Amino acid sequence: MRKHPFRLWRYRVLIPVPRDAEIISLNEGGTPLIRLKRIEKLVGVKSIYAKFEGANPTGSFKDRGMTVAVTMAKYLGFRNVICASTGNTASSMAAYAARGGLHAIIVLPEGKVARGKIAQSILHGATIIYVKGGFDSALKTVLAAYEAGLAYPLNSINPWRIEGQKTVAYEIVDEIGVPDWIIVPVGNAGNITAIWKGLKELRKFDLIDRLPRLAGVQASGASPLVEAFRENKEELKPVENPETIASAIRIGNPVNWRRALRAVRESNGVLLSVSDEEILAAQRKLARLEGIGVEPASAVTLAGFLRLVEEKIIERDDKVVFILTGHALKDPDIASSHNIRSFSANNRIDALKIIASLEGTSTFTN
Ligand code: AN7
Repeated sequence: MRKHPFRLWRYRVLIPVPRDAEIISLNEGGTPLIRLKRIEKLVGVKSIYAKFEGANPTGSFKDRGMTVAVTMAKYLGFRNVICASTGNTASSMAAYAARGGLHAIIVLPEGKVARGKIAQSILHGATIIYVKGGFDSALKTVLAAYEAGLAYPLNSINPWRIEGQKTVAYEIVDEIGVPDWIIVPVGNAGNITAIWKGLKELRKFDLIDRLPRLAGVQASGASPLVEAFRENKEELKPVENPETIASAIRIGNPVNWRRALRAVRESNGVLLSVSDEEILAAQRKLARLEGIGVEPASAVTLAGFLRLVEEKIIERDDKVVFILTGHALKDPDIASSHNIRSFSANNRIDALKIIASLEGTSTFTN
């Protein structure tokens, strides 16, 4: 297969789509793996990398799963695709459906989706249905629509999504070998499930000789998986009204909870939660110490990492990778809410006086 040799589809041999399928792609994947030198120095851990999934075509990791799922939707002859979403799945599906000539129907929790994500869904011409309640209620609508034969669902219950998302693990291993830790934000837990699947496949094919430990991070107002993990339970108690500033992971009843729990336990990993304050502080650190702009849901990785270092679960010599799932511009309201020095000048002289009075750097990191 030479038609899509680059980026995600260079792993086509490990993605089980039929040979004659027309690949619907925006050249997703192949995202930058960025060494976080200033954070390494700050924290005293030897090697820390960020896999910047915000560099995907629609600004989130969802494009990896979507290229495969929309390819299959088209191959199977569906005309309508549907998803419930906290925003990123929706914007990604809208773009890939447009590219494949399919109709995107998006079910969103009203008033709970970040502005950039809604803008993208509108721009790509999706049909949007706003519903009351949170993401979990939107997903029930999608499942009912599927059962009624109205549309093909592209949430992460769809196995093709996982097949695409697992490729992030291949890319990391290709570039730096097997890290000691991979830190992943957790909402519906599709991504952490996919990453583990990718890693286990590499192990099965003897392409790697060990596996990393996974750390899954939830927001403390939406952390049912963390509870199940701590109490060593085999059941999930959904959070009724999940609340966090990280709207992408404001999910109370994660679809893939069972597989995610198994993945974390198998990897000898951990699940932990962090507060909104920690999330915002981490978002600022990534932006102002490293120049990497992520949305709050992605910043949970750094926040969780700092906790794990403090608790000495992650050690100084460890090689750690953060999965930075979405771009800062996805949520412009949160991005613009951070502290900064700003002035209003009445005229140019006034502006120059202000500039002359500035000292040092305007970088706030806390
Ligand atoms: C930036 O778009 O669930 O644990 O509907 O947008 O695989 O759900 C988004 C989730 C992390 C969590 N980071 O991933 C949706 C949606 C960002 C996200 C997650 C999401 P999963």
